[in-house]
Amino acid sequence: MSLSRRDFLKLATVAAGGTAISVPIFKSVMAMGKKPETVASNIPTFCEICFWNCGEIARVENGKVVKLEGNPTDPSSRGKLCARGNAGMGSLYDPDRLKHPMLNVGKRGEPKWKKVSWDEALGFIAEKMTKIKATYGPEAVALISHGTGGSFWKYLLKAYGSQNSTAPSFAQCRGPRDIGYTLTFGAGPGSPEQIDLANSKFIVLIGAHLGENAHNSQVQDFVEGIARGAKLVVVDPRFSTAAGKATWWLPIKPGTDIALLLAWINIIVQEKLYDKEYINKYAIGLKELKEEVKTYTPEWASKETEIPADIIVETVREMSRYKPSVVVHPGRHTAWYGDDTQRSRAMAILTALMGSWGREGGYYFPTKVAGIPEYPNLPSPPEPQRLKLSGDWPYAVEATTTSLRKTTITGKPYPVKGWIAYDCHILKTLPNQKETIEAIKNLDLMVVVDVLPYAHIDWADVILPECTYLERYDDLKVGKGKVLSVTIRQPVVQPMYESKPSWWMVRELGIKLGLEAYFPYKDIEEYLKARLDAKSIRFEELKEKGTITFPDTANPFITSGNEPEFDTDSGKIELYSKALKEQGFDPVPKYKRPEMPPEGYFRLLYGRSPLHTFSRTVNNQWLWELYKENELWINAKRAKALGFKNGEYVVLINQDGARSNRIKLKATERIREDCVYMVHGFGHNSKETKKAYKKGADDQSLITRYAIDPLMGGTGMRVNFVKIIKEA
Ligand code: MGD
Ligand code: SF4
Repeated sequence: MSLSRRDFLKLATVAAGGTAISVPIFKSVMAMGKKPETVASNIPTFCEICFWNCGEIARVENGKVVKLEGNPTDPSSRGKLCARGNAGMGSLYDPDRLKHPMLNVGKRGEPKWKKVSWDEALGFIAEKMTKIKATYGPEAVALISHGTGGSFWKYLLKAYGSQNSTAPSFAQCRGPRDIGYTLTFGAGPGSPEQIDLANSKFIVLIGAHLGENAHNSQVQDFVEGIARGAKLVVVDPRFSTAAGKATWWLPIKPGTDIALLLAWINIIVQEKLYDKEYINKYAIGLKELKEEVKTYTPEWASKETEIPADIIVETVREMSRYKPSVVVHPGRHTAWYGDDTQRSRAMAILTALMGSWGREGGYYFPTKVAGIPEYPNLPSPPEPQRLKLSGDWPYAVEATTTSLRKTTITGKPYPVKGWIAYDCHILKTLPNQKETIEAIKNLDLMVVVDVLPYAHIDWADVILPECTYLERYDDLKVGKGKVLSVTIRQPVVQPMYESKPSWWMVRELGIKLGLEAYFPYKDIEEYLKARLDAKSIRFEELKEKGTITFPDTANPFITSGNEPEFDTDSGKIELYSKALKEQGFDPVPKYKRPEMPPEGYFRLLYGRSPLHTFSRTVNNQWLWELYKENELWINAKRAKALGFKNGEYVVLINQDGARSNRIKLKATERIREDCVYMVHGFGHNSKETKKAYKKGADDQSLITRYAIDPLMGGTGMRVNFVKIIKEA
């Protein structure tokens, strides 16, 4: 398939930027004039190019997917897909895909691959898992997963006896903010975030680069909110795309956000700008908060953040004029500096003072009704014998990737001998790649379940090729936004090569492990049907519509009949947290100045492109055509002073001597002088992924240092410094 940039953009504009398209659902045979007969169908499913999981409709002609469009009835897409979603076929038809199960008959890291049957591959894994269980116990096998199919693997591990299921989406992503908000409101901000951007009158983005970080329905809401006249503050060392729409761009010194937040909070409590009725009724700790923040004046914050004091005052006074219709966006990837739970708590406290939690134009409550029941009568998994690997962090509610890695290296508190990496590029995901490799070397079993031969597969003993999301069923997507919705993923074409879906792999492996009692259904259709039956939803109807919503479940805002509940110790919003104090942490966030880059170095920042998701799309030919390699943003004045030209290739060396691939320099006024920036996910070193090979630089190869969040074990990754040298 070849597609010009113009063709692609034509396609993308229709669905991504244009109006919602209503697509009639039909299955028909169309005879088109004199042309040969075209067998065509429109089949709904949902996207997996990112975890927003937009409902979409695949146009299939003569057994080939020719177009993807948003499903108008799905709340995540509302009839539109982003550019990446439009390009989903690039993943399906990627010529570099993993095609067969393979065993490594060489060494880890220097593999020799042997093509094997599914029976042989799964038999090999079952034998190893049985041995590990007998020698070290079931907790010695762990999962690192991301993506919808991960739920099947998590279920298998539970049935096997291990609760060590980890995901980078906690310690490397949204974990800090979920804990920070839960400590304040008794609940996290949700995923999708429960923010009413479309009706907001004042929006604050703190390092959230919406638009570049393209989450479909949220971007649609953001655009609507701005079009309706919402004021926007963007706090970012870089003039992001969103900053282009901002009323105020605050180019903050990286790492000092807590100083700005505390100064804002101080002004609000001193000048009594908060929502008095709301705070009196729903919150505790205002007096203590006032005492704790009184030294954080705008003048003090100005010195830390390099934002003028009068702008700090002006922005917060304006913000309070629009309360409660204020959205302080909680962010998504929040693992920055190691103090991230406390930064998120400061953002939650600001939200509370504006009275925005549970208010129109602020945060909405997700539907409270029960979702879709689990498959009936599944046996209970065995009782866990040993603690899950959450490290020494009291708020690590999940086993974390980094404690798993550390435990695998040290063998403490118990040995870990098997990893299953599902839909997760473990080398690009976790900071400090050397530690990841050291851990893998200690394993008796390393399984990778993937669709592409990126470099991490070299460390596997077995590779299981999954079919892409357009070729498979997965579990149901149950959306708990303003209303309850359920969306189905179903194959729109048959799996190519010998690839298989996760539900099948897990069931077959489970049977080989003697766990057949946990799989009482014959196939996924029977499983899905039973779940839907329990909610009186017809399987065939869902297959045809793609999404079913339950509008009567909406009750998103506080009204006299809809009082909020706060699942905190006090049952109220906690501006001051006794629980944190008892654990030895600051009950109100405090500011600690971060380490600054030494002379000649820049702080390394990274982020997203609207045309790629992490590393997974870099080999997608359509997206590759639009954005082939990442660039290094550097302030134009600094570039000139250092003798670098816009567009030239350079190499980065970090404080520990780690060296990057070559990367193209983008000299611009749109970034501060003390930092550089690149899009995450590039710099692939596997020749097998031909398009992605050596395109751009890998930020993770330069992230040798990380700062652990003492509350929940998140890995702050913006603590590395780089110098720039000419390409040799
Ligand atoms: P990717 O790097 O895209 O994301 O980390 P990951 O989830 O690991 O790797 C995805 C892998 O899944 C690829 O190998 C791809 O080929 C494979 N894959 C794609 N589709 C499928 C499929 O359908 N089935 C299977 N089995 N495999 C598939 C993301 C993680 O990274 C997250 S959530 C965040 S927020 C962090 N972001 C981040 C960052 O911004 N900068 C740095 N330096 N590190 C980060 N780490 C975290
Ligand atoms: Fe797919 Fe884009 Fe939706 Fe993500 S936001 S699920 S890539 S259409």
